[in-house]
Amino acid sequence: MTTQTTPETTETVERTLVLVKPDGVRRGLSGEVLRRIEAKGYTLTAVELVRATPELLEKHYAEHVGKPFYEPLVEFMMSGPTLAVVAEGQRVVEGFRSLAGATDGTAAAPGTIRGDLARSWSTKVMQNIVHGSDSVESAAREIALWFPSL
Ligand code: D4T
Repeated sequence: MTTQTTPETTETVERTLVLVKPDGVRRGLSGEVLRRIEAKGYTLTAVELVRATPELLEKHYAEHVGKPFYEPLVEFMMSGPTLAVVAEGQRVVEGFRSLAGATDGTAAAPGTIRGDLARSWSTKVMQNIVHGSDSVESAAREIALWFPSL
């Protein structure tokens, strides 16, 4: 007898870090973002309301330190609580980026979180509701920053 395996059963389950940024929390969209993650079939592994500190943001956004939008980005990310989420599933890193849509909410495709819910109206920094890790390696680094106990 041969055992048949499908890609579904052999693929590794990934984790990603999702942030509902302060604009999303302020506008009462945390539940909507969690709903879309679960509706897609991913599992919520950890959820916590966090007040980001400058130190945490400097590590999280290390690649952007020194760029013109960095200071407004930190100010925006400290303007209220952020909902930090670890979501789990097969190809969840790519899958959540797809759910989130393009960085600029005005240009993001309808049907995506940013396309449906964000306009990025500020001229200093794009306020785009969510963050999602861009690779499995980034996800591991970011989860360790936002959930040191995991
Ligand atoms: P995040 O990291 O928040 O999921 O968003 P993206 O992956 O889509 O975008 P990013 O890391 O390049 O940017 C981080 C954060 O900075 C804002 N931003 C970015 C901005 O205000 N102006 C810019 O020119 C860029 C590139 C938006 C998201």
